[in-house]
Amino acid sequence: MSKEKILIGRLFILMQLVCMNMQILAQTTVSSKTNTKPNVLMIMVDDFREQAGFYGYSDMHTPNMDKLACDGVVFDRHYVTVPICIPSRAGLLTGTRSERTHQVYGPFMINDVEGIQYMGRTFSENGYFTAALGKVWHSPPKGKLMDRFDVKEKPGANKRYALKEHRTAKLKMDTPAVEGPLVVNDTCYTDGMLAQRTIGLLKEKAKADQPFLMCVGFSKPHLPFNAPKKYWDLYDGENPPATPLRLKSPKGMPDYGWRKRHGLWGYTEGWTFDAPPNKKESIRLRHAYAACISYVDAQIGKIINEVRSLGLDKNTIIVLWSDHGYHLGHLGMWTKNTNYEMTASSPLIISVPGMEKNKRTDALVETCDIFPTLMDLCDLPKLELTDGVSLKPLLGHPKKEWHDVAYHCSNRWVQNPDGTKSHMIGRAIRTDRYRYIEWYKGWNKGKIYEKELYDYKNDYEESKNLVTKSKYKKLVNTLSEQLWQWETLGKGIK
Ligand SMILES: [Ca+2]
Repeated sequence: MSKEKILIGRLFILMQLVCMNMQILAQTTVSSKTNTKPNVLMIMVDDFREQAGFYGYSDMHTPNMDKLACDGVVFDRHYVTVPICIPSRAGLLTGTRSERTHQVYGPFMINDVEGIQYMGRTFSENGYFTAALGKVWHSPPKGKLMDRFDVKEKPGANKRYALKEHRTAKLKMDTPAVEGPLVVNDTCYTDGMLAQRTIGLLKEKAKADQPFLMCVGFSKPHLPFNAPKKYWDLYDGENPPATPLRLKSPKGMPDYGWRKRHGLWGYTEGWTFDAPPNKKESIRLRHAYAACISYVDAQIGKIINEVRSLGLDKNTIIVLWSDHGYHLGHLGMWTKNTNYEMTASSPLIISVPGMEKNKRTDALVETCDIFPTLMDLCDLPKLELTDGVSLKPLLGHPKKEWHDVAYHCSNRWVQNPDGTKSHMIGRAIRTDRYRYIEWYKGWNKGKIYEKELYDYKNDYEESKNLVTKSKYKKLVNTLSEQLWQWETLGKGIK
Protein backbone atom coordinates (compact mmCIF):
# COMPACT_ATOMS: atom_id res chain seq x y z
CA MET A 1 0.00 0.00 0.00
CA SER A 2 1.40 3.39 -0.93
CA LYS A 3 2.20 6.08 1.62
CA GLU A 4 -0.64 8.13 0.17
CA LYS A 5 -3.22 5.37 0.60
CA ILE A 6 -2.19 4.77 4.23
CA LEU A 7 -2.50 8.48 4.92
CA ILE A 8 -5.93 8.61 3.32
CA GLY A 9 -7.08 5.63 5.39
CA ARG A 10 -6.00 7.29 8.65
CA LEU A 11 -7.48 10.58 7.65
CA PHE A 12 -10.78 9.00 6.68
CA ILE A 13 -11.36 7.89 10.30
CA LEU A 14 -10.51 11.36 11.57
CA MET A 15 -12.72 12.98 8.95
CA GLN A 16 -15.68 10.84 9.98
CA LEU A 17 -15.37 12.11 13.56
CA VAL A 18 -15.10 15.71 12.38
CA CYS A 19 -18.04 15.17 10.02
CA MET A 20 -20.28 13.83 12.82
CA ASN A 21 -19.76 17.10 14.68
CA MET A 22 -20.45 19.06 11.52
CA GLN A 23 -23.76 17.25 10.98
CA ILE A 24 -24.93 18.12 14.50
CA LEU A 25 -24.12 21.76 13.80
CA ALA A 26 -25.87 21.61 10.43
CA GLN A 27 -29.15 20.57 12.07
CA THR A 28 -29.31 23.93 13.81
CA THR A 29 -29.17 26.05 10.64
CA VAL A 30 -32.28 27.97 9.64
CA SER A 31 -34.46 26.76 6.82
CA SER A 32 -35.06 28.98 3.83
CA LYS A 33 -37.55 29.40 1.09
CA THR A 34 -36.69 26.98 -1.67
CA ASN A 35 -36.67 27.40 -5.41
CA THR A 36 -38.23 24.63 -7.44
CA LYS A 37 -34.82 24.02 -9.01
CA PRO A 38 -31.62 23.70 -6.99
CA ASN A 39 -28.97 26.40 -7.17
CA VAL A 40 -25.47 25.51 -8.31
CA LEU A 41 -22.30 26.97 -6.83
CA MET A 42 -19.33 25.87 -8.92
CA ILE A 43 -16.07 26.62 -7.13
CA MET A 44 -13.14 26.47 -9.53
CA VAL A 45 -9.59 26.54 -8.18
CA ASP A 46 -6.63 27.18 -10.48
CA ASP A 47 -3.64 24.78 -10.59
CA PHE A 48 -4.71 23.09 -7.35
CA ARG A 49 -3.46 19.51 -7.08
CA GLU A 50 -4.88 17.03 -4.56
CA GLN A 51 -2.85 18.66 -1.78
CA ALA A 52 -5.44 19.11 0.96
CA GLY A 53 -6.47 17.56 4.23
CA PHE A 54 -9.34 15.70 2.63
CA TYR A 55 -6.92 14.01 0.22
CA GLY A 56 -4.71 12.70 3.02
CA TYR A 57 -2.19 15.54 3.38
CA SER A 58 -2.39 15.73 7.15
CA ASP A 59 0.08 18.65 7.26
CA MET A 60 -2.09 20.85 5.03
CA HIS A 61 -4.35 23.46 6.60
CA THR A 62 -7.57 23.29 4.56
CA PRO A 63 -10.38 23.21 7.16
CA ASN A 64 -13.06 24.69 4.92
CA MET A 65 -12.57 22.34 2.00
CA ASP A 66 -12.32 19.46 4.49
CA LYS A 67 -15.73 20.50 5.87
CA LEU A 68 -17.17 20.59 2.35
CA ALA A 69 -15.80 17.07 1.84
CA CYS A 70 -17.85 16.05 4.90
CA ASP A 71 -20.94 17.43 3.20
CA GLY A 72 -20.56 15.55 -0.06
CA VAL A 73 -18.81 12.88 -2.07
CA VAL A 74 -15.05 13.12 -2.68
CA PHE A 75 -13.81 11.73 -5.98
CA ASP A 76 -10.41 10.13 -5.39
CA ARG A 77 -9.76 9.53 -9.08
CA HIS A 78 -10.93 12.47 -11.15
CA TYR A 79 -9.04 13.19 -14.40
CA VAL A 80 -9.05 16.38 -16.46
CA THR A 81 -9.16 16.39 -20.27
CA VAL A 82 -5.80 18.18 -20.73
CA PRO A 83 -3.88 19.28 -17.61
CA ILE A 84 -3.67 22.97 -18.48
CA CYS A 85 -6.10 25.86 -18.10
CA ILE A 86 -7.73 26.49 -21.52
CA PRO A 87 -8.70 22.95 -22.58
CA SER A 88 -9.51 21.77 -19.07
CA ARG A 89 -11.99 24.61 -18.51
CA ALA A 90 -13.43 24.12 -21.99
CA GLY A 91 -13.98 20.45 -21.08
CA LEU A 92 -15.79 21.41 -17.87
CA LEU A 93 -17.97 24.09 -19.43
CA THR A 94 -18.99 22.05 -22.50
CA GLY A 95 -18.92 18.48 -21.14
CA THR A 96 -16.58 17.31 -23.90
CA ARG A 97 -13.10 15.82 -24.24
CA SER A 98 -10.29 17.34 -26.28
CA GLU A 99 -10.33 14.17 -28.41
CA ARG A 100 -13.56 15.62 -29.84
CA THR A 101 -12.93 19.36 -29.75
CA HIS A 102 -9.15 19.24 -30.45
CA GLN A 103 -8.90 22.04 -27.90
CA VAL A 104 -5.45 22.32 -26.38
CA TYR A 105 -3.54 25.38 -25.22
CA GLY A 106 -4.54 27.56 -28.18
CA PRO A 107 -5.68 28.23 -30.83
CA PHE A 108 -9.27 28.53 -29.61
CA MET A 109 -11.19 25.65 -31.25
CA ILE A 110 -14.19 24.97 -29.07
CA ASN A 111 -16.78 26.87 -31.13
CA ASP A 112 -16.04 24.82 -34.24
CA VAL A 113 -17.74 21.73 -32.84
CA GLU A 114 -21.24 21.35 -34.19
CA GLY A 115 -23.92 20.87 -31.55
CA ILE A 116 -21.70 21.80 -28.61
CA GLN A 117 -23.49 23.29 -25.59
CA TYR A 118 -22.13 25.78 -23.06
CA MET A 119 -22.80 25.65 -19.35
CA GLY A 120 -23.71 29.33 -18.78
CA ARG A 121 -25.85 29.63 -21.88
CA THR A 122 -27.62 26.31 -21.27
CA PHE A 123 -28.53 27.16 -17.66
CA SER A 124 -29.68 30.63 -18.80
CA GLU A 125 -31.92 29.09 -21.45
CA ASN A 126 -33.44 26.90 -18.75
CA GLY A 127 -34.47 29.81 -16.53
CA TYR A 128 -31.40 30.20 -14.35
CA PHE A 129 -29.63 33.39 -13.34
CA THR A 130 -26.00 32.79 -14.29
CA ALA A 131 -22.77 34.39 -13.12
CA ALA A 132 -19.11 33.87 -14.02
CA LEU A 133 -16.96 35.54 -11.36
CA GLY A 134 -13.17 35.42 -11.55
CA LYS A 135 -11.33 32.98 -13.80
CA VAL A 136 -13.97 30.71 -15.34
CA TRP A 137 -13.18 30.38 -19.05
CA HIS A 138 -9.49 30.96 -19.73
CA SER A 139 -8.97 33.85 -22.15
CA PRO A 140 -10.78 32.91 -25.38
CA PRO A 141 -10.12 35.56 -28.05
CA LYS A 142 -12.47 38.56 -27.80
CA GLY A 143 -15.86 37.93 -29.38
CA LYS A 144 -15.06 34.26 -29.99
CA LEU A 145 -16.81 32.61 -27.08
CA MET A 146 -20.40 31.45 -27.60
CA ASP A 147 -21.04 30.93 -23.88
CA ARG A 148 -22.78 33.69 -21.95
CA PHE A 149 -23.56 34.63 -18.34
CA ASP A 150 -25.92 37.28 -16.92
CA VAL A 151 -23.06 38.61 -14.80
CA LYS A 152 -19.46 38.26 -15.90
CA GLU A 153 -16.85 39.97 -13.72
CA LYS A 154 -13.27 39.58 -12.62
CA PRO A 155 -13.08 41.26 -9.21
CA GLY A 156 -9.58 42.26 -8.16
CA ALA A 157 -8.07 41.18 -11.47
CA ASN A 158 -5.36 43.86 -11.06
CA LYS A 159 -4.35 42.49 -7.65
CA ARG A 160 -2.09 39.63 -8.63
CA TYR A 161 0.60 41.36 -6.58
CA ALA A 162 0.30 43.51 -3.45
CA LEU A 163 3.41 45.63 -4.00
CA LYS A 164 2.90 48.57 -6.32
CA GLU A 165 6.13 48.04 -8.27
CA HIS A 166 5.00 44.52 -9.11
CA ARG A 167 1.41 45.54 -9.88
CA THR A 168 2.47 48.20 -12.33
CA ALA A 169 5.23 46.18 -14.02
CA LYS A 170 4.46 45.76 -17.70
CA LEU A 171 6.45 42.56 -18.26
CA LYS A 172 6.31 39.20 -16.49
CA MET A 173 10.12 39.22 -16.38
CA ASP A 174 9.94 42.26 -14.08
CA THR A 175 7.90 40.39 -11.48
CA PRO A 176 8.80 37.51 -9.14
CA ALA A 177 7.18 34.06 -9.02
CA VAL A 178 6.79 34.57 -5.26
CA GLU A 179 6.16 37.90 -3.52
CA GLY A 180 6.84 38.38 0.15
CA PRO A 181 5.40 37.05 2.35
CA LEU A 182 3.76 40.39 3.22
CA VAL A 183 1.53 41.29 6.14
CA VAL A 184 -1.54 42.31 4.13
CA ASN A 185 -5.29 41.70 4.22
CA ASP A 186 -6.98 38.98 2.17
CA THR A 187 -8.45 41.63 -0.12
CA CYS A 188 -4.98 42.88 -1.11
CA TYR A 189 -4.93 39.96 -3.55
CA THR A 190 -7.46 38.93 -6.22
CA ASP A 191 -9.10 36.00 -4.46
CA GLY A 192 -10.04 38.04 -1.37
CA MET A 193 -11.84 40.49 -3.64
CA LEU A 194 -13.51 37.61 -5.47
CA ALA A 195 -14.87 36.15 -2.21
CA GLN A 196 -16.20 39.55 -1.19
CA ARG A 197 -18.01 40.04 -4.52
CA THR A 198 -19.42 36.49 -4.47
CA ILE A 199 -20.84 37.04 -0.99
CA GLY A 200 -22.52 40.25 -2.18
CA LEU A 201 -24.10 38.46 -5.13
CA LEU A 202 -25.24 35.54 -2.94
CA LYS A 203 -26.99 37.98 -0.60
CA GLU A 204 -28.74 39.57 -3.55
CA LYS A 205 -29.79 36.27 -5.14
CA ALA A 206 -30.92 34.65 -1.86
CA LYS A 207 -33.99 36.88 -2.02
CA ALA A 208 -34.82 36.06 -5.66
CA ASP A 209 -37.20 33.37 -6.88
CA GLN A 210 -34.95 32.48 -9.80
CA PRO A 211 -32.45 29.64 -9.22
CA PHE A 212 -28.79 30.47 -9.88
CA LEU A 213 -25.66 28.99 -11.38
CA MET A 214 -22.64 30.80 -9.94
CA CYS A 215 -19.23 29.84 -11.29
CA VAL A 216 -16.56 31.27 -9.00
CA GLY A 217 -13.01 30.90 -10.35
CA PHE A 218 -10.18 31.42 -7.85
CA SER A 219 -6.80 32.37 -9.26
CA LYS A 220 -4.58 30.69 -6.65
CA PRO A 221 -2.57 28.50 -6.18
CA HIS A 222 -1.61 29.42 -9.77
CA LEU A 223 1.66 31.34 -10.12
CA PRO A 224 2.69 33.85 -8.89
CA PHE A 225 2.45 32.12 -5.51
CA ASN A 226 1.30 35.20 -3.56
CA ALA A 227 -0.67 34.99 -0.33
CA PRO A 228 -0.82 37.06 2.88
CA LYS A 229 1.81 36.15 5.48
CA LYS A 230 -0.67 34.64 7.95
CA TYR A 231 -1.15 31.71 5.54
CA TRP A 232 2.62 31.17 5.24
CA ASP A 233 2.75 31.07 9.02
CA LEU A 234 0.57 27.95 9.06
CA TYR A 235 3.55 25.95 7.79
CA ASP A 236 7.09 25.05 8.78
CA GLY A 237 9.22 27.02 6.33
CA GLU A 238 12.11 24.56 6.66
CA ASN A 239 9.95 21.56 5.97
CA PRO A 240 6.75 22.55 4.13
CA PRO A 241 4.21 19.94 2.94
CA ALA A 242 4.48 17.77 -0.12
CA THR A 243 8.07 16.62 -0.51
CA PRO A 244 8.23 15.28 -4.09
CA LEU A 245 7.77 11.50 -4.26
CA ARG A 246 10.59 11.23 -6.79
CA LEU A 247 13.05 13.78 -8.17
CA LYS A 248 14.09 11.92 -11.34
CA SER A 249 12.02 11.48 -14.48
CA PRO A 250 10.76 7.95 -15.20
CA LYS A 251 13.38 5.57 -16.58
CA GLY A 252 12.64 5.05 -20.28
CA MET A 253 10.37 8.11 -20.52
CA PRO A 254 10.35 9.60 -24.05
CA ASP A 255 11.51 13.17 -24.54
CA TYR A 256 7.90 14.20 -25.23
CA GLY A 257 7.15 13.45 -21.56
CA TRP A 258 8.85 16.71 -20.57
CA ARG A 259 7.15 20.06 -20.79
CA LYS A 260 10.26 22.10 -21.42
CA ARG A 261 8.91 25.62 -21.42
CA HIS A 262 7.14 25.30 -18.10
CA GLY A 263 5.25 27.97 -16.17
CA LEU A 264 8.18 28.96 -13.93
CA TRP A 265 9.86 30.47 -16.98
CA GLY A 266 10.06 34.25 -17.33
CA TYR A 267 10.00 35.51 -13.72
CA THR A 268 12.80 37.52 -12.10
CA GLU A 269 14.12 34.38 -10.40
CA GLY A 270 15.39 33.30 -13.84
CA TRP A 271 14.32 29.65 -13.77
CA THR A 272 14.23 27.72 -17.03
CA PHE A 273 14.04 24.06 -18.02
CA ASP A 274 17.85 23.93 -17.93
CA ALA A 275 18.11 26.00 -14.74
CA PRO A 276 15.37 24.66 -12.44
CA PRO A 277 14.93 25.83 -8.84
CA ASN A 278 17.66 24.63 -6.47
CA LYS A 279 16.86 22.82 -3.21
CA LYS A 280 16.37 25.99 -1.15
CA GLU A 281 14.24 27.62 -3.84
CA SER A 282 12.17 24.42 -4.21
CA ILE A 283 11.40 24.49 -0.48
CA ARG A 284 10.33 28.14 -0.71
CA LEU A 285 8.11 27.36 -3.71
CA ARG A 286 6.46 24.47 -1.83
CA HIS A 287 5.93 26.70 1.19
CA ALA A 288 4.38 29.44 -0.95
CA TYR A 289 2.17 26.95 -2.85
CA ALA A 290 0.83 25.54 0.45
CA ALA A 291 0.18 29.09 1.70
CA CYS A 292 -1.78 29.88 -1.48
CA ILE A 293 -3.94 26.78 -1.00
CA SER A 294 -4.74 27.83 2.59
CA TYR A 295 -5.48 31.36 1.39
CA VAL A 296 -7.98 30.03 -1.19
CA ASP A 297 -9.40 27.66 1.43
CA ALA A 298 -10.14 30.61 3.73
CA GLN A 299 -11.93 32.46 0.89
CA ILE A 300 -13.97 29.35 0.08
CA GLY A 301 -14.86 29.15 3.78
CA LYS A 302 -16.23 32.71 3.72
CA ILE A 303 -18.45 31.90 0.73
CA ILE A 304 -19.76 28.59 2.09
CA ASN A 305 -20.45 30.14 5.49
CA GLU A 306 -22.51 32.78 3.70
CA VAL A 307 -24.40 30.07 1.80
CA ARG A 308 -25.22 28.48 5.17
CA SER A 309 -26.14 31.68 6.98
CA LEU A 310 -28.45 32.70 4.14
CA GLY A 311 -30.12 29.28 4.44
CA LEU A 312 -29.20 28.50 0.83
CA ASP A 313 -27.48 25.25 1.84
CA LYS A 314 -30.81 23.40 1.77
CA ASN A 315 -31.13 23.92 -1.96
CA THR A 316 -27.64 24.55 -3.34
CA ILE A 317 -25.43 22.00 -5.04
CA ILE A 318 -21.78 22.83 -4.39
CA VAL A 319 -19.02 21.56 -6.67
CA LEU A 320 -15.34 22.04 -5.87
CA TRP A 321 -13.11 21.43 -8.90
CA SER A 322 -9.58 22.24 -10.00
CA ASP A 323 -8.54 22.48 -13.64
CA HIS A 324 -5.54 20.14 -13.13
CA GLY A 325 -2.83 19.02 -10.77
CA TYR A 326 0.77 20.20 -10.44
CA HIS A 327 4.24 18.68 -10.33
CA LEU A 328 6.08 20.95 -7.87
CA GLY A 329 9.30 19.00 -8.40
CA HIS A 330 7.82 15.49 -8.69
CA LEU A 331 9.70 13.59 -11.45
CA GLY A 332 12.03 16.61 -11.64
CA MET A 333 9.21 18.49 -13.37
CA TRP A 334 7.54 21.81 -12.58
CA THR A 335 4.01 23.07 -13.11
CA LYS A 336 1.59 21.24 -15.48
CA ASN A 337 0.60 19.80 -18.86
CA THR A 338 2.22 16.39 -18.58
CA ASN A 339 0.47 13.02 -18.72
CA TYR A 340 1.55 11.91 -15.24
CA GLU A 341 -0.63 11.26 -12.21
CA MET A 342 0.30 14.39 -10.25
CA THR A 343 -1.04 16.71 -12.96
CA ALA A 344 -3.66 14.64 -14.85
CA SER A 345 -5.71 14.14 -11.69
CA SER A 346 -7.31 16.96 -9.73
CA PRO A 347 -9.65 17.52 -6.78
CA LEU A 348 -13.39 17.04 -7.16
CA ILE A 349 -16.09 17.22 -4.47
CA ILE A 350 -19.81 17.25 -5.24
CA SER A 351 -22.15 18.13 -2.39
CA VAL A 352 -25.87 17.74 -3.03
CA PRO A 353 -28.50 18.48 -0.36
CA GLY A 354 -30.35 15.30 0.51
CA MET A 355 -27.80 12.97 -1.06
CA GLU A 356 -24.83 11.02 0.37
CA LYS A 357 -22.47 12.90 2.70
CA ASN A 358 -19.02 12.12 4.01
CA LYS A 359 -18.38 9.47 1.35
CA ARG A 360 -15.55 8.80 -1.09
CA THR A 361 -15.54 7.05 -4.40
CA ASP A 362 -12.62 5.60 -6.33
CA ALA A 363 -14.59 5.43 -9.58
CA LEU A 364 -12.63 6.69 -12.59
CA VAL A 365 -14.37 9.92 -13.56
CA GLU A 366 -13.55 12.83 -15.82
CA THR A 367 -14.11 16.57 -15.96
CA CYS A 368 -16.49 16.15 -18.92
CA ASP A 369 -18.87 14.25 -16.58
CA ILE A 370 -19.60 17.32 -14.43
CA PHE A 371 -21.85 19.29 -16.83
CA PRO A 372 -24.14 16.29 -17.60
CA THR A 373 -24.22 15.57 -13.84
CA LEU A 374 -25.47 19.09 -13.08
CA MET A 375 -28.11 18.89 -15.82
CA ASP A 376 -29.29 15.61 -14.30
CA LEU A 377 -29.29 16.88 -10.69
CA CYS A 378 -31.20 20.03 -11.70
CA ASP A 379 -33.68 17.98 -13.75
CA LEU A 380 -32.82 19.88 -16.95
CA PRO A 381 -32.87 18.37 -20.48
CA LYS A 382 -30.00 15.99 -21.25
CA LEU A 383 -27.13 17.48 -23.24
CA GLU A 384 -27.41 16.49 -26.89
CA LEU A 385 -23.65 16.28 -27.32
CA THR A 386 -21.39 15.26 -24.46
CA ASP A 387 -18.50 12.91 -23.81
CA GLY A 388 -19.40 12.65 -20.15
CA VAL A 389 -21.97 10.68 -18.20
CA SER A 390 -24.00 11.85 -15.22
CA LEU A 391 -22.32 10.99 -11.92
CA LYS A 392 -25.67 11.11 -10.11
CA PRO A 393 -25.74 7.30 -9.62
CA LEU A 394 -22.35 7.54 -7.83
CA LEU A 395 -23.60 10.38 -5.64
CA GLY A 396 -26.34 8.04 -4.42
CA HIS A 397 -24.11 4.94 -4.28
CA PRO A 398 -20.40 5.86 -4.14
CA LYS A 399 -19.34 2.20 -4.34
CA LYS A 400 -21.40 1.54 -7.47
CA GLU A 401 -19.61 -0.31 -10.26
CA TRP A 402 -18.47 2.20 -12.86
CA HIS A 403 -16.69 2.20 -16.21
CA ASP A 404 -13.13 0.99 -15.95
CA VAL A 405 -11.09 3.66 -17.75
CA ALA A 406 -10.58 7.43 -17.96
CA TYR A 407 -9.04 9.40 -20.82
CA HIS A 408 -6.81 12.47 -20.94
CA CYS A 409 -4.07 13.90 -23.12
CA SER A 410 -1.25 16.41 -23.37
CA ASN A 411 0.27 18.35 -26.26
CA ARG A 412 3.75 19.42 -27.40
CA TRP A 413 4.83 21.66 -30.27
CA VAL A 414 7.78 20.15 -32.11
CA GLN A 415 10.01 21.59 -34.81
CA ASN A 416 10.17 19.65 -38.11
CA PRO A 417 13.42 19.46 -40.17
CA ASP A 418 11.89 21.94 -42.69
CA GLY A 419 11.33 24.53 -39.95
CA THR A 420 7.55 24.02 -39.65
CA LYS A 421 5.97 23.07 -36.35
CA SER A 422 3.85 20.01 -35.60
CA HIS A 423 1.43 19.34 -32.88
CA MET A 424 2.30 16.17 -30.96
CA ILE A 425 -0.55 14.72 -28.95
CA GLY A 426 0.14 12.27 -26.15
CA ARG A 427 -3.16 10.42 -25.68
CA ALA A 428 -3.51 8.57 -22.38
CA ILE A 429 -5.83 5.98 -20.91
CA ARG A 430 -5.92 5.38 -17.14
CA THR A 431 -7.26 2.13 -15.72
CA ASP A 432 -7.54 1.04 -12.12
CA ARG A 433 -3.90 -0.04 -12.24
CA TYR A 434 -2.18 1.26 -15.36
CA ARG A 435 -1.67 4.35 -17.49
CA TYR A 436 -0.88 3.85 -21.17
CA ILE A 437 0.14 6.71 -23.50
CA GLU A 438 0.62 6.90 -27.28
CA TRP A 439 2.21 9.94 -28.96
CA TYR A 440 0.89 10.95 -32.41
CA LYS A 441 1.44 13.86 -34.78
CA GLY A 442 -1.99 15.49 -34.64
CA TRP A 443 -5.24 13.84 -33.59
CA ASN A 444 -5.63 11.09 -36.17
CA LYS A 445 -4.59 7.51 -35.78
CA GLY A 446 -1.32 7.19 -37.69
CA LYS A 447 2.30 6.55 -36.87
CA ILE A 448 2.88 6.07 -33.14
CA TYR A 449 6.00 8.06 -32.28
CA GLU A 450 6.36 6.92 -28.67
CA LYS A 451 4.56 4.74 -26.12
CA GLU A 452 4.51 4.74 -22.32
CA LEU A 453 3.15 2.30 -19.75
CA TYR A 454 3.12 2.79 -15.96
CA ASP A 455 1.98 0.31 -13.30
CA TYR A 456 0.55 2.18 -10.29
CA LYS A 457 0.11 -0.93 -8.15
CA ASN A 458 3.84 -1.69 -8.10
CA ASP A 459 5.23 1.71 -8.99
CA TYR A 460 3.11 4.55 -7.63
CA GLU A 461 6.01 6.97 -8.08
CA GLU A 462 6.17 6.44 -11.87
CA SER A 463 9.82 5.43 -11.80
CA LYS A 464 9.77 3.27 -14.94
CA ASN A 465 8.21 3.21 -18.41
CA LEU A 466 7.42 -0.50 -18.86
CA VAL A 467 6.20 -0.43 -22.44
CA THR A 468 9.13 -2.34 -23.97
CA LYS A 469 8.86 -5.28 -21.54
CA SER A 470 7.62 -8.32 -23.46
CA LYS A 471 5.36 -9.49 -20.64
CA TYR A 472 3.15 -6.43 -21.15
CA LYS A 473 2.70 -6.91 -24.90
CA LYS A 474 -0.85 -8.26 -24.67
CA LEU A 475 -1.89 -5.58 -22.17
CA VAL A 476 -0.42 -2.85 -24.39
CA ASN A 477 -2.39 -4.14 -27.39
CA THR A 478 -5.62 -4.14 -25.39
CA LEU A 479 -5.05 -0.64 -24.01
CA SER A 480 -4.04 0.63 -27.45
CA GLU A 481 -7.41 -0.53 -28.82
CA GLN A 482 -9.30 0.95 -25.86
CA LEU A 483 -7.55 4.27 -26.38
CA TRP A 484 -9.62 4.74 -29.54
CA GLN A 485 -12.94 3.73 -28.00
CA TRP A 486 -13.40 7.03 -26.16
CA GLU A 487 -16.64 7.89 -27.98
CA THR A 488 -18.52 4.90 -26.54
CA LEU A 489 -17.19 4.94 -22.96
CA GLY A 490 -19.85 5.07 -20.30
CA LYS A 491 -22.80 5.01 -22.68
CA GLY A 492 -24.09 1.80 -21.09
CA ILE A 493 -24.15 3.09 -17.50
CA LYS A 494 -27.59 3.40 -15.98
CA1 LIG B 1 -4.84 26.06 -14.33
